[in-house]
Amino acid sequence: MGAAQDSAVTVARGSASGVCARATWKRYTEDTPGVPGTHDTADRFGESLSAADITGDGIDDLAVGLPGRELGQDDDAGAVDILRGSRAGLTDEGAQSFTQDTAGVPGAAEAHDAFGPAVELLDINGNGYADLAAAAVGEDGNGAVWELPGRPTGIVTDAALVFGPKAVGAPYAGAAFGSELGWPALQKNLRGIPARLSIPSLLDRRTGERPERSRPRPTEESPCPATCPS
Ligand SMILES: [Ca+2]
Ligand SMILES: [Ca+2]
Ligand SMILES: [Ca+2]
Repeated sequence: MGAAQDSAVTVARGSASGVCARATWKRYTEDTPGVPGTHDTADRFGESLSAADITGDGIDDLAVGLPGRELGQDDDAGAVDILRGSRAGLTDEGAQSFTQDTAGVPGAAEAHDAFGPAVELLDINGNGYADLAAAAVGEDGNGAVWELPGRPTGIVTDAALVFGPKAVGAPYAGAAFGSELGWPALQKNLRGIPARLSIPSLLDRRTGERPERSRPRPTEESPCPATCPS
């Protein structure tokens, strides 16, 4: 659960008997060890969240948007953090942080780009590793969406791409393009997406259903505990 006003994310663990007691929930901010940055409520850490398995180990990882992150003198330039999941929950190892100034990420971080108000982890290319889609709704006044691939090492920037509303032939002036991302948005808008931009791996062409994950989850031990942590 994201609480953008507090710039915090709370994780409530699940168990075989349901959501665990509130006393076991864990709160994460930019001051939590292993989380990049320094806590600042203006960053709006947690305004957007998405969980899926980036690394292919069968355990979901978490993307966290911080559209209010200041970069240098640029207010609301924005950022997206990636926190790794483990059998014990989110770990303090391997976290990543991306902005438009990160090497390999197209574009340049500017004031009021607001990168990160919508994030979605989904396996866009169908290779079993969830990829990151992230929007900057203020980009060039119209908004744009970035796609960064997932690999066993995490999110990588080679083959990163960005596209805005003009590229898809959509109305663009003040469009806040990308303010909604992911499967519900795709279901709602699929008929309007030009064929060249459709995402075949997301859909079974015959049924229009979302395919099962191509990479099986581990069976020897479930990441969901039978009982809650103490
Ligand atoms: Ca993982
Ligand atoms: Ca920019
Ligand atoms: Ca992928």
